[in-house]
Amino acid sequence: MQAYISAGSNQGDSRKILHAALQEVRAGAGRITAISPLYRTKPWGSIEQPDFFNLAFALNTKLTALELLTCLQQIEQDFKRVRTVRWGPRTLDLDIISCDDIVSSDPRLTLPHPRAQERAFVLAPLCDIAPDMIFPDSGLTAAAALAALGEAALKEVVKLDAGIND
Ligand code: A4P
Ligand code: MG
Repeated sequence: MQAYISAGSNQGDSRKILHAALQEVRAGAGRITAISPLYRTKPWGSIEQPDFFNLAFALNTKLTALELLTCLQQIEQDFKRVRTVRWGPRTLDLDIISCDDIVSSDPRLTLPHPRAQERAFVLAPLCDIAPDMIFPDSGLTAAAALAALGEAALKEVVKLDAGIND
C-alpha cells in the first residue's frame, strides 16, 4: 500500500523529533520512498500557539490502513505527546493523508484525511513529493488542491533551506 503522511511538531526540539520519528516509521511500518523539505508554518486553527514544523513523506507499507494508524499512534506516544486541547500544541502529530485510493468516513480513520485539502501545511510539502497524488474523494490532485487555497494560504508556510538531515 502507498500511503502519504503529514508530520508536525511545535513543542520540544522539533527537527530532532521529526528525524527520530521517521526512523521509528522505518522500523515499524515500511519503506519511506520520499521526504519533503521541512516547512515552518503558522498555526492553523483558533488556538494561540507557536509556529509548527511540518513535512510530508511517502511510505510503502505492507500494513493495513488501521495497522498503520496504530503504529503511528504508538510512535506519537513514544514522543510523549500530551493531547490536551484539540488543534493545540504537540511534540509530534502523524496524520495519514491518504492510503491508495481508499475512501472511508470511519471516525477512527477517515480517508483521505478530512482536513488535508484545506491546509497549506499539508499540501505544500505533499506537492514537493507527489503533486500528482489524487485525493480519491474530491478527484483533485495535490497541486490542484493547493492552488485552490489561493495565494494567502501560501503566505502561512515557508520552506526551509535545511531539511531534517535525512
Ligand atoms: N483519525 C481519523 N482519521 C485520521 C487520519 N486520516 N489520520 C482519528 C490520523 N488520525 C485520524 O486525532 C484524533 C483522532 O483522529 C485519532 O484518534 C484518530 O483515530 P489526534 O491526532 O488524536 O488528535 P488531534 O491531532 O488533536 O486532532 P485532529 O483533529 O487530528 O487535529 P489535526 O487536524 O491533526 O490538527 N497548524 C500547523 N501549521 N501545523 C500543524 O501540524 N496541526 C494541528 C492539529 C492544528 N494546527 C496545525 C497543525
Ligand atoms: Mg492528528
